[in-house]
Amino acid sequence: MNQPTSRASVTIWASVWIIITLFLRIESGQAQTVLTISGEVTKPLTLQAADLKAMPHTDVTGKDRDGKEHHYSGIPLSDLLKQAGATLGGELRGENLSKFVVIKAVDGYEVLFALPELDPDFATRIILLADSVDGAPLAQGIGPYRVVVPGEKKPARWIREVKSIEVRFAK
Ligand SMILES: Nc1nc2c(c(=O)[nH]1)N[C@H]1C(S)=C(S)[C@@H](COP(=O)(O)O)O[C@H]1N2
Ligand SMILES: [Mo]
Repeated sequence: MNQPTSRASVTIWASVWIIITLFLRIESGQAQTVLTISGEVTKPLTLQAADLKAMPHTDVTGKDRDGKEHHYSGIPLSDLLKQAGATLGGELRGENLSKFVVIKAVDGYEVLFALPELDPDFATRIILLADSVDGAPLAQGIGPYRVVVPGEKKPARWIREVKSIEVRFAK
């Protein structure tokens, strides 16, 4: 009498285990959103790691807090904003000059840039969303994406672990 019952319970537990395993496998295989671009843009973006990897990369040299020069590679913030349809270039005039960009990190840290600071028609430096330093991916806790602001005296706007970029109107 005992035998069929225990066989049935083994079958049930095995089935439960298989379902959970399959579910976890499907979940982990799903593309994860790593960056959003929203606010005053015509095409808000929800980007995955593969999208960012595929975008054209630029190199900049910047002095890290260690005082040494490092080579950063990444996507200019202006390219990301252009792709999202922010008012850059010829459209950056009039009331659009009062727009700003808030960048947020996973730890709640936030930094702000005025939109013209990020527009190549105004700025003399390229501000990057970096994904590698000296040829290696950014370390855990720093990357996968960090803003690099070449020539800035303090690295306080070099925001680590970036998760979102928002364009807003100051008025
Ligand atoms: N996400 C996040 N980024 C951050 C900060 C922070 O607290 N959180 N601190 C900033 C400040 S104030 C400085 S001085 C630099 C320090 O960079 P480091 O940790 O690479 O030396 O990171 C900046 N980026
Ligand atoms: Mo700092």
